[in-house]
Amino acid sequence: MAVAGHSSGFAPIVFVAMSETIYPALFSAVKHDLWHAAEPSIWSLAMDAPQEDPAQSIMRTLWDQPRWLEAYHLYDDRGAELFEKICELPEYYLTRTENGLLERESNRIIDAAPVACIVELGAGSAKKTVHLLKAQVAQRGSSIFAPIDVSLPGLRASKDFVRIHFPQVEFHGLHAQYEDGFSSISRDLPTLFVFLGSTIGNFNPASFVRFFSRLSHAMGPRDFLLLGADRVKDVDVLERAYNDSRGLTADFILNIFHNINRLTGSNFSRDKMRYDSGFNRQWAQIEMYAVSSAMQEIVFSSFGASFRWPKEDRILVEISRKFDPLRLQQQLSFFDLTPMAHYTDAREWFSLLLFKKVSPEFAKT
Ligand code: AVJ
Repeated sequence: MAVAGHSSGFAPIVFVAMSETIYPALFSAVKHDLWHAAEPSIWSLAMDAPQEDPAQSIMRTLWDQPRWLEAYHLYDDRGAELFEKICELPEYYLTRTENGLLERESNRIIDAAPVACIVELGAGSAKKTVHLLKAQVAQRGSSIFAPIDVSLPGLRASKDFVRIHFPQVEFHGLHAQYEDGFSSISRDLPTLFVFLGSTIGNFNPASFVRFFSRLSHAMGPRDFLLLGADRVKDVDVLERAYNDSRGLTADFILNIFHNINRLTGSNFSRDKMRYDSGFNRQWAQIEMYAVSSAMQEIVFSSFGASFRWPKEDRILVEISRKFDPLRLQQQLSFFDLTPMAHYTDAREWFSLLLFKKVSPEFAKT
């Protein structure tokens, strides 16, 4: 039989490409060559790996109706710094409350989730994860810890922190968006995925469904998910957390336009806009807006595009959805994530929810 290239009678010579990189057990074998170590212990996606172009994302949502933005654009270096400061504000109860829960419950959580690896989505500087790592090292002696974050300084800080305080822990930082990161994690390695701070609150309903479909798909049969979710509560408490007296939240939200100017060549100007926020009861979400303070023309020089931004017109920069934990547990069960535990504080302001991945056939019985 004549097959091109094999018809000459010679045995084909096979060249095996020898890769220099030794990949950790963290990565699934089919995905690992998408990654390279940009610096020790910090991995980046290869240039040609399929990745969303941030500028493209901005243009798409700014031309939507209403105009809005994906929350990850908030976290340039300055944005990540401002967010760290927000976490210390007296009005911003989320971080403190969740941290208290983690401190109290980490031993039980780790006991309930027998894993060899902790993957944290959006760790920032990983301060809150201390309690989980402590419990993991105490119970199992060692662990892999792999934060996934779009902020490089955050990953570096996390790496230094882990090296100093947890020398037994094998650290791999993944510099990527969440979905690009978790879809490369091996399903064979028992893993606890950790998604804290109520960052799920940033997802609109469509992104929420896409995120959990993909996360659940990326999880193996021995994997767990720990989710931090801010709860529906008194409107004044909620609104004060997103409209602090020092104006840090306003700085954080409007700083996104610096990043957008950089990425798209646009001419947004901080003194032609103001911050406004409020709780939308029907959607159970805080909505954070940039409001135009004058009729203006926004020009995107990298795209040859522009729009008029009339006075008082709003761009929805961020949403922060608030949850009912029982309903959230039910909803996630339809993504093959079965509830294992629910931890909350005395005021019932914040919930930590632990889920286990179940195989789809099992989930329906
Ligand atoms: C990081 C998304 C959890 O929604 O509370 C804080 C972001 N925005 N203040 C939140 C945020 C304004 C924060 N998350």
